[in-house]
Amino acid sequence: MNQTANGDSRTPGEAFREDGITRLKGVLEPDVLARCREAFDWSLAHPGTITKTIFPGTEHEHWADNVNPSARDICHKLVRAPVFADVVADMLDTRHVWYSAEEIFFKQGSKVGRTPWHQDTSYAPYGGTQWCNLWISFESLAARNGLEVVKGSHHGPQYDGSSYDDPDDPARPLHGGEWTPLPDIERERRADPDAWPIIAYPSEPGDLIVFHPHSLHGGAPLSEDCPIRHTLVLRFFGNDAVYRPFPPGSQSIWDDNSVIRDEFAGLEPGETLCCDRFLQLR
Ligand SMILES: O=C(O)CCC(=O)C(=O)O
Repeated sequence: MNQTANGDSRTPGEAFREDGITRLKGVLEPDVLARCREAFDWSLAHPGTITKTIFPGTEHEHWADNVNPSARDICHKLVRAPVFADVVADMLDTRHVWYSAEEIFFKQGSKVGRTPWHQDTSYAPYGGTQWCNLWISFESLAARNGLEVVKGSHHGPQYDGSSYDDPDDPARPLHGGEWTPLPDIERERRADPDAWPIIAYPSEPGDLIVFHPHSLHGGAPLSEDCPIRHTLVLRFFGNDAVYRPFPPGSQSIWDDNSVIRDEFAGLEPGETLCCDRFLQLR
């Protein structure tokens, strides 16, 4: 993995570890990309237990499906393609690699707005540092329509999640309680475009956008010149991943997800996830 973004002298692994995001150009061979699309289409046609229409009835309405039990087999076959473990081992500087789960985002309509800013660690009991998501979109995307990350935020605090139920109040808390309240990054950004150091890359089919699930991130809106985005996200972890429960009294959407509950059931806080509950790739 020796490709770097334009003007960046760091390796992609260094960029990922410092910034929480990097781009790997053209690393998915056409046959692997086709299998990614097959997994996306399968999931879309066979919705899971926590499929979610986000912002229903508004012009921002879009669809996400997370940890879809029906897509488990096809994704398990897909992630055995060696490119995935190669990339993840390099990014995380880990000897061993496990696969956690997938998510799809289906956005159609030039007015469809943002996926709210959040950390995945507000929705999943992911502890430890060696985590990475591979964000695979099937369209050519400008940075202004792509995935945005607050630079270095994966080294920062655990924020509460977005409740994802009000496009006008994207920072409405998911859990409530002891985690740091989620800032309204878009509001602050409108007042001062430099309020947050935000990184996004343009991407082409075959590229991987690699980002850390503890980073503050969100999907940028669609636009007239980009009215469609179909994205498959694959989540992986390395040696130091542990179970980190939600705060007491959590209202997390994960509570309804039997697959994820089974995989984490009975684990003690701090217990390793590097076990046969998850698919080990190397
Ligand atoms: O693609 C998007 O809009 C958001 C992606 C995201 O939040 C994630 O993969 O966790």
